[in-house]
Amino acid sequence: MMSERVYPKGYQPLGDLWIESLTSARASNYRRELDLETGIATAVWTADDVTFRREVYSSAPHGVLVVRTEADRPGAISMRVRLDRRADAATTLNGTKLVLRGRASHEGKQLGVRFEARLIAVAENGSIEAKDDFLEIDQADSVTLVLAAATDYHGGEPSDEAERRLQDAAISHSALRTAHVEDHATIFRRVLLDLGGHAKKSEPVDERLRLVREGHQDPDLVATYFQYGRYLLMAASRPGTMPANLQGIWNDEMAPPWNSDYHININVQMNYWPADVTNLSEMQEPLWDLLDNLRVRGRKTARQHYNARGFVAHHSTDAWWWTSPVGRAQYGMWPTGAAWASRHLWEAYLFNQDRAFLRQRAYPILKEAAEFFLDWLVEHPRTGEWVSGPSTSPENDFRTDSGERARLTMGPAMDQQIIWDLFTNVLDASSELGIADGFTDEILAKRSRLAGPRIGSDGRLMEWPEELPEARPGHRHISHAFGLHPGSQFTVRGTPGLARAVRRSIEHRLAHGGGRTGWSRAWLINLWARLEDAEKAHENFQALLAKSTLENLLDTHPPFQIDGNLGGTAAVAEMLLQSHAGEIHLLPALPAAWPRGSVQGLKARGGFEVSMSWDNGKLQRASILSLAGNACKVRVAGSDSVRTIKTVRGKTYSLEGVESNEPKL
Ligand code: FUC
Repeated sequence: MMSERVYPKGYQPLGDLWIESLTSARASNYRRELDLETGIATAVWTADDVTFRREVYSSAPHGVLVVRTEADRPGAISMRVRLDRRADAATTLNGTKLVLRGRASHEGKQLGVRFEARLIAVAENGSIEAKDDFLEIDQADSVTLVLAAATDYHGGEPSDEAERRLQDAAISHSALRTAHVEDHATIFRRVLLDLGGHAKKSEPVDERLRLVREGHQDPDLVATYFQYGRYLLMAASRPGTMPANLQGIWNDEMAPPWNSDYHININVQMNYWPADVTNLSEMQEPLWDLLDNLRVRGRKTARQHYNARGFVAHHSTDAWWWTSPVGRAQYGMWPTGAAWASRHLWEAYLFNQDRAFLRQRAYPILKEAAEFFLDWLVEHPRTGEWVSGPSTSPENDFRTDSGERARLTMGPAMDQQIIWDLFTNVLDASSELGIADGFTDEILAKRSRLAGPRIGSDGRLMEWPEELPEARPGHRHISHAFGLHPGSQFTVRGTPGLARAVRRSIEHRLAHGGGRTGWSRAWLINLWARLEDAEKAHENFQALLAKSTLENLLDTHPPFQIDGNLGGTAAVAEMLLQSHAGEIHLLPALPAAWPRGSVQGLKARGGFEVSMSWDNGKLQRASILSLAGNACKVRVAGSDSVRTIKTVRGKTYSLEGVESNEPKL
């Protein structure tokens, strides 16, 4: 029984800021760049022998967008500035302040939030005049536009909030810029990556991508892609903001693809894959908010729809956090969305070792997510094992005996793996917290008879409990590989047979045209990295750049979708450092194309920060900062031995001459 169709409310652009140059000459030598370290986008051009320079940045400390134009001749800047929106808004003037106000809707229906944007212009010399619904600036030396915007999503009056931000930002431009750069660079520089190949650095990105499409290698572009992903996550998901949606925050359409919503059957989770390992842990806070919000309605769905305890969410949701199974069974009948998202809480604990976070924030959500499955699982009448269902293997289908396409089974592999992962995480969390009660007993008992992974007659990991003929063997979702990545149920050394079976499965997918969407390709790279197949990981990274990357380095599904960027960023980290199998593995999947390089500041589970350099494809030096004083097990690529280093919180341990001697303090 599916719920009545819920139409997600689209995440829309608030409006457009138009800057019309009043210089008659044509611009030449136009060049744009984004400096990832400062978080500033710059355009430079020449007109009438004057060189113009425009910087744009969005300041997290002040909550405003700043556009600063300068020229190398006094009085050369004349422009018109307008704010508008394609629907549902009107612009007025308040002195020389532009005010855009309105209420979002979908073609006049489904009313959404009220919003207001306020813009002020500050000109050095020259004049500013308010006309009709725009500002006209004449013969200024420089112009700074400051834009603040707010909605009533969290309550309150948007105009108050927008005005408060403008007032806060009413400081000199250099102070505003410095605050932004300091905030941005401090976070951004936590991780530095050098993969070599700098000769191409000064070439434009579109040109470099063209060369990659022709088969050239560009390791520095991979490093840029990685850092760009970190930049995107920092920009899209700061504490207190909404989580990053399908387009991050960069949707520019009023009716966006998939409503720019939160798909929780891979996409939102993939957005957060790089958060901990690339040292941006706090950017996940909006994901914790998402889970808190899903809990409220998810409890109701659990109770009303399934007569179950706990909370549940299905394949997708939006900013109003609905949780019911909607639309078609093909995608909607899948109850493990919240369970999957909640694994990030446990991972955040593993990386950051914050026990208060585990107790107060993570455990209650993990517990409630697990409670649902205690009631949801059913005992298989033949095997006596606990299975999930009826449910789907996300968005995939198989053929029935009569050749029809069908989706629902009992015990699809991904559900079983997600539930195993959730139960395991909840048990590990409870033992960390010293909790042992009726609930943990019940989880332990259920997990011990949970139907497990199965390998088919052709050696592949089975996606469904029976060997059902696939309708689309190259399907973009590789759901049954969950246990290898992002999960850690299967590992190369712990469960070699299952790891081999996943390998067969992904080879089969790829042989049938798999990896067509950007996010699917990004997932494949992570999987190859977990299989420690450096060359396959690299080959698929080349394909991500060549086939699923737009000229501005944004990922394309198509159309543009942010998950592939962030999944690709996580994949680079996964190739250099892994820590999911109870040990830190340095350079587990380093491809021949990156013979020399270095990285600083990647985080590892257990509470460590790792920096290292390599040459000729071999580790040269590594240093490990202990954040929590835990014992640290380290494996270096190509070695069969694992060393254990006892650590003291706050101390750094270096590994030198890694082939031989003991690590020294
Ligand atoms: C999932 C995927 C699609 C798309 C959509 C937004 O359902 O199967 O490819 O990414 O989310």
